[in-house]
Amino acid sequence: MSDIRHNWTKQEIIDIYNKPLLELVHEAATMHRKYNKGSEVQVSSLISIKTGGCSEDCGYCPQAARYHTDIDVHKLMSVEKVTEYASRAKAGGASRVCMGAAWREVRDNRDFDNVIEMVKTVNAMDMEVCCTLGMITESQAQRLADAGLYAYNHNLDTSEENYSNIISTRQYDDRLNTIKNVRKANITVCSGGIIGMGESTEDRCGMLYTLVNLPEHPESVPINALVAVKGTPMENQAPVPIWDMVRMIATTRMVMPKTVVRLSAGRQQMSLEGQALCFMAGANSIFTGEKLLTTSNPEFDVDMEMFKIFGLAPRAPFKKPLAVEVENA
Ligand code: SAM
Ligand code: DTB
Ligand code: SF4
Repeated sequence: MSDIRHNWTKQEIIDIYNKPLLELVHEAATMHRKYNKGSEVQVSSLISIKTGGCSEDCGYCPQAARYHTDIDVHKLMSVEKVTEYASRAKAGGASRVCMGAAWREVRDNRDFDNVIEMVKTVNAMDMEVCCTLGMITESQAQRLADAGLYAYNHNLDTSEENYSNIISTRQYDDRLNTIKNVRKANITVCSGGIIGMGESTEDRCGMLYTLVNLPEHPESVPINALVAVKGTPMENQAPVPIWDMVRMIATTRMVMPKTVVRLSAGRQQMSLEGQALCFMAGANSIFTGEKLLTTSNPEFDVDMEMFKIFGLAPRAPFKKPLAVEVENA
């Protein structure tokens, strides 16, 4: 049977997740090396271009206006400031810049015109540009593609069944529809989720089940560990055990062999040994730089030191999915 499948059952994915831990890591590490260069990690950096004041009620998010969190709310950043941050990210070893906005959806206004300028500017710096701006229409996706957008991040966050326990202001189908619009514009898809929100194993695998059975696997899948932020409904969630993170990453790698699996939020709270296991199990991307969007993250130097210890190297920016360049893909 081919490794690249779109006909997984949820039970098959759950069975992978529940394998004996080291057996699972071994299988995922093997699958990872069959399709990817095991020593290469794609390095992204986040810029929060518009922070806070969001109308949505995502239970995990410090940027929702309705929760009282201690963040610096700001309106859309200038193109100059974005250029400055992007240069810093490039100097720090990043090959991708992801610009995030605390919007429910994109509106066709001056702010969007400015985001288009940001995309053009970062693209001209020879870095992959990614945006995460909330829901977008087909024509907005096309405008972003024309400006040189390489990837669009839009997370499913959890399973379809659990979605309404986490977010009530939009539906799972809204998310899937945006992903469809991104695909139609030939922009690569980045979509994953969060663990540690109180979801079950079935929910974690349910999210993978939806992603893996899309007509094409997302080119990148971020796996975030919840950063429990004071003032959000999830402020008291217990930290997710590292073993769950390893299982989730390994399972993602098993069902999406060619996808870039990103060990995303939550690394600040993880040991180096824990992160090493995640890379072993198939993670091949991180966000680096002192901040994610609003919460802290390891700085560039700290991550480069970690790479040195592990014998990993940041991957150069590229304009094609890595798998195309791998012999046995
Ligand atoms: N507003 C846009 C949207 O919701 O698509 C883009 C920005 S939103 C902050 C991007 C993603 O960040 C969310 O989908 C969620 O997966 C992740 N995220 C937000 N808060 C988080 C937290 N406290 N811990 C882990 N991940 C988080
Ligand atoms: C993703 O999956 N994780 C990133 C990025 N995509 C946009 C965001 C993580 C945010 C963590 C909480 C914060 O810093 O506000
Ligand atoms: Fe808004 Fe995105 Fe945060 Fe939800 S995750 S509250 S849509 S910024």
